[in-house]
Amino acid sequence: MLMRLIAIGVALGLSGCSVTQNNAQADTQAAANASQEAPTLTPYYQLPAVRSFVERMVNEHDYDRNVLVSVFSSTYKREQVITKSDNQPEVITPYYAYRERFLDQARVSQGARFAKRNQKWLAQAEQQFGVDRHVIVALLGVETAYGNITGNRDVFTSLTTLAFDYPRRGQYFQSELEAYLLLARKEGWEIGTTNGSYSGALGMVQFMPSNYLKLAIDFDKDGHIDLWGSEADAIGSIANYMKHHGWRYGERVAIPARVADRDKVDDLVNKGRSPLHSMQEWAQKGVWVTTDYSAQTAGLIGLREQEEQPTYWLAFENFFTIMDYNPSRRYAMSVWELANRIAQYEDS
Ligand SMILES: [Ca+2]
Repeated sequence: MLMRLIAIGVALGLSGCSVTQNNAQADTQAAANASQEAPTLTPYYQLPAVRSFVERMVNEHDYDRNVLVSVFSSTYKREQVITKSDNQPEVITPYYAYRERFLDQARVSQGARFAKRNQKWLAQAEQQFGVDRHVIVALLGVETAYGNITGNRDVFTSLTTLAFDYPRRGQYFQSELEAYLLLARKEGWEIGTTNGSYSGALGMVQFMPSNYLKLAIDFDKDGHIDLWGSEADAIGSIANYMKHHGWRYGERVAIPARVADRDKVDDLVNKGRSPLHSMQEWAQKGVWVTTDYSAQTAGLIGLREQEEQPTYWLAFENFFTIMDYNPSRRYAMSVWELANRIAQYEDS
């Protein structure tokens, strides 16, 4: 750690030399900018909030204090994690742009290949958990391109930064950090060597640590829950997650809908996280599905497939269960579309 501090000190010294203005005010401003941009020199263990967190881990979970003091003493704020958390693509990208990332031909054919080589596990997951195989595959496809992009940031630093330097969701990330540390102890990971997304999501399925702890399973029964190396464990864990959130086997997710008067349904579009009305009630409001489907309750989804105006769907319970994986309608629709395309590709 001393070496690391010296290295940072040298780097700061060099950048200090490049400030050549004579104007004192400019110098002060430059120094202020430099200190904003430089990595913070305060290791997390010096923050009182981190010290109380450590105490809590020791008292509540009998966690090894020396381990925690050591890792928090050599961990520093990762600024990029906060910038990225404020600009998530789900929040700012319209559907027509969003879906292009997940519905290209390569992702469809890779999905079919993934399904073929995991036929046995997918069949077992369908039987044991009642979750449709193409949805399992599509979730893996959208999350990580079937395990190809699982994130290359050490999760401990990301979670620590979000837990103590991102007040908007600090409480949430402190509990995820707690779950990560418990997982690390349980699975024998060296803290700081587990890579994931900038927000701390792990493995092929991108579970947050609390879900990894609660819902991930050892589906291939080799004694470890390995969501990076075992496609079987990833399949079983997703199926278990979807079952836990109420997936209904064989039921539709969403059906394209026709809307008679857009203004009339304006305040009902993309409302809530569960079905709003029965099909009959929707018909009375001038909303019909374009294919015959037996009565259920549904929610009305409107997403822009083109720039000008939204396309509508009536969405059923299963759509909202996909939203329990990621609370974005664009996400849920992409997963559903990818699942359908993979199924069509297999039939062709
Ligand atoms: Ca396993």
